[in-house]
Amino acid sequence: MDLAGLKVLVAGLGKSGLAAIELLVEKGAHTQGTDSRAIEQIPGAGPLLERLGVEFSAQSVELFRGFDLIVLSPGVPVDLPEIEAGRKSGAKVIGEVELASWFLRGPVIGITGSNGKTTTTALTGHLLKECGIACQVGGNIGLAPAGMIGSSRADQWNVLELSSFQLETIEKFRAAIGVCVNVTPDHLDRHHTIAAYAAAKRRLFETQQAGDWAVLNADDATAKGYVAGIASTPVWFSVEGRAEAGWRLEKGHIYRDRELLMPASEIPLRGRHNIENVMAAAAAAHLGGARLEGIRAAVRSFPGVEHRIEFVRETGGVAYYNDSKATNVDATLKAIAAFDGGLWIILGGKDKGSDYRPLARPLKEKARAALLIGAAAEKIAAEIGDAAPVVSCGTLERAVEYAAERATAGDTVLLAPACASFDQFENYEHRGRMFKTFVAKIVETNRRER
Ligand code: UMA
Repeated sequence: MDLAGLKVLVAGLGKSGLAAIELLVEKGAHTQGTDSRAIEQIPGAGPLLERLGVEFSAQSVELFRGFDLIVLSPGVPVDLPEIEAGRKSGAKVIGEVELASWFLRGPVIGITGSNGKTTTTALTGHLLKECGIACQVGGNIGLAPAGMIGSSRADQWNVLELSSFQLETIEKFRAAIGVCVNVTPDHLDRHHTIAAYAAAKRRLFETQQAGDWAVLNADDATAKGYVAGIASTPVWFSVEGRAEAGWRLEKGHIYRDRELLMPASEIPLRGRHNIENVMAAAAAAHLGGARLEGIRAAVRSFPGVEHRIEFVRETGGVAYYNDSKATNVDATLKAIAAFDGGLWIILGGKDKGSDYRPLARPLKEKARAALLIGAAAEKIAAEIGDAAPVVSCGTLERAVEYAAERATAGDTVLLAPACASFDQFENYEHRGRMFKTFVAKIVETNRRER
């Protein structure tokens, strides 16, 4: 793709936008950057744009007119009036992932889903590496694909976690192996309807070609439906043991066709949903060239993903788990399901238009109390009703202290907030790290008191 001399605007100057700008400048495009924030407020943007000689302008309808190409960061909604104005003036509008795919060397394993895609992506990379198959891992997991081009190679897999935000705008991007772990409601504030959200994820399979593979969850109605009309070949997985699935859980054991992969009890991650993640990753790695014996050993050595039902510490017989990545209701349901009971669960943050009522029943069964924080606290309280004692704690620190004062040996304090973090934190990683800091304080206090 020849971009030399083209007039290009990059919207959103986070990780993706800045990586796109570096790529575009290298390709000889006349590049400009814009953001809804002032440039001084965007970490690292000022010095980079200055070094590259890229002009920054404030986001306005007027600015977006007159470009050949507009590249959107995942966090920038496609239906902004500014973007519509750009499109009307003749610009082609794409996302950063589409741009990256024009230059990325090597085949792609693209992994999407509402929950579990980060774990599945990290695990797929781990399985391939442990089996001696070259790969690099990035995408929504934290590394913008535009920044992965320099290290890409024709003989190396690009394992990419892909969100609906990233998939919504793909056109030529093609995954040799596409994976969908599941589709449950999320990001309704951005996509407005579950249908639009599911359609965005479906793009991963719509851009595939004959000879490509679609690894799909046979137990998930939406993921299952993606098979209709696609050119790639489906490979099914099922924890319900569905007969048509090549990868199945049967009587606690994972099989590929008739061959045993491993007993599910050997998976070093909590929760039934992680069996799904293992099957999806194993299927992808297997299609990518890994053998079952190698996959089996590599699953056992997987260290897990930070902020994903991550065991933090145990103190005074109380265990603390960080599931800050549980940014929607379904993820929180999965986290609760991974424990037997005795939960002090911290919920709340920035609401994404979610329905919290499905939490009521599991909370009733397993929670000692729901400790509410952040902007969504009132809405959650109203929707979960009297399922469990509800305590308005306001801040994460107060919630951790409250739980620590009351939890008794055998209990678990679980951060699984069902909300985005942006009301009180920079992102979910920041929220998770702060949780761990507050837990460390509790451990220290307990140590001194002993
Ligand atoms: N911005 C605008 N105009 C807008 C909206 C945002 O200018 O209308 C600006 C913001 O002011 C900010 C910039 O855009 O300066 C941020 O861009 P971004 O939100 O696209 O963030 P990046 O830093 O580029 O990170 C993105 C993903 N973020 C989102 O999808 C929101 C990261 O996923 C991803 O790791 C990264 O690209 C690399 O691929 C994070 C995420 O929260 C983890 N993802 C969602 C999720 O997992 O649920 C989808």
